[in-house]
Amino acid sequence: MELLQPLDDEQLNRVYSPILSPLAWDLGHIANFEELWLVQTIGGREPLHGELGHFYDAIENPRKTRGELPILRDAELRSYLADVRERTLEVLEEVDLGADAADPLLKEGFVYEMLLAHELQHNETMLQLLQLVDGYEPVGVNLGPTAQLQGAESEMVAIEAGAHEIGAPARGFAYDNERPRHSVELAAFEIDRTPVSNGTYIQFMEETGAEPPLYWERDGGGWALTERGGRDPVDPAHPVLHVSCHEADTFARWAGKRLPTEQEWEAARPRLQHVGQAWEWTSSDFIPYPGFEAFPYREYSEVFFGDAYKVLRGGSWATHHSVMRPSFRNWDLPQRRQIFAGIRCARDA
Ligand code: AVJ
Ligand code: FE
Repeated sequence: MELLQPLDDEQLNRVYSPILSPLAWDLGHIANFEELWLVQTIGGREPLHGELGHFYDAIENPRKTRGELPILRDAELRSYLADVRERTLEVLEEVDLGADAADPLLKEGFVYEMLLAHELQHNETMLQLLQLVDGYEPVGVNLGPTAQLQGAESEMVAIEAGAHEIGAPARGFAYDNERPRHSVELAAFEIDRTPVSNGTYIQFMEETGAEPPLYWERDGGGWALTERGGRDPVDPAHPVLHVSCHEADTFARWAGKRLPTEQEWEAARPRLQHVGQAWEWTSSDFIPYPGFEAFPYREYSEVFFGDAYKVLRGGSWATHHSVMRPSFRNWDLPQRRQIFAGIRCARDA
């Protein structure tokens, strides 16, 4: 709510991009998802707005249609959020979240953790959209990466061949696609200790004629960042952001390397620096782990499995730390540049 405070109702409802939702849709969707799981499913209550929930179903309503839906606006939207939260807290008083709870949704608070994670993930989606809002100035929040990478970039970490445990342990919150934990044989490989910097990406652009990342514009002899209607010089020491998976792959080849697989990334995770500044594209398709079981609903992961989406690992400056667990699998269309995604390269040893 702090992030959205500077915006008016028109800005909240405007379609800025056909592949991003209006902010008001994300907000209503966050509340509706909470109502569906924590108030209706767990609490057994009737929905506050009857059939309205259908308009907030992400599968039924593709992003490009979300600007035309008769969704809640302005004061009505804000009171829906508040009313759902009030009911959620009421229901919370009634439930047993212990390790012995019979309902797997309640056991160790699974469904509450899921709802928190969902809301935090949508916060990042809203930050992707806020990049498109001219003149947007956040209140009390620092936006953008802070890492200074220069100098450390040529270092690679060597990982020996062998078996690595991949995925989330059986206990503790994780999404279904992170389980079951399983062993994977990896050949020896090397992986960059740090993500790729803007400075190195500029070198790549100059040598190959590659397009600049999203939101970059020529500025005299250099480059400026134009997100949120701004015009700030590109900091060569910051990690490069807003590149597609295809661009990341082309960069890696230019550097004589390749993108890591998601298994390599996870195995190397304890040795890597600056995880959490930029999502990192991997070469892996979003497919299920052996023995995958959908839980608690097929539409979180299962319907997206296949070769249409590539996995990203790590997290960005816009990602909440609780979403950045080592086993977390983000996925998106390989052509999408709106994600706060950058590059870390690998190569066979
Ligand atoms: C994992 C970012 C691809 O936004 O579509 C949000 C996360 N799933 N609500 C998405 C998600 C359900 C998902 N991504
Ligand atoms: Fe969602």
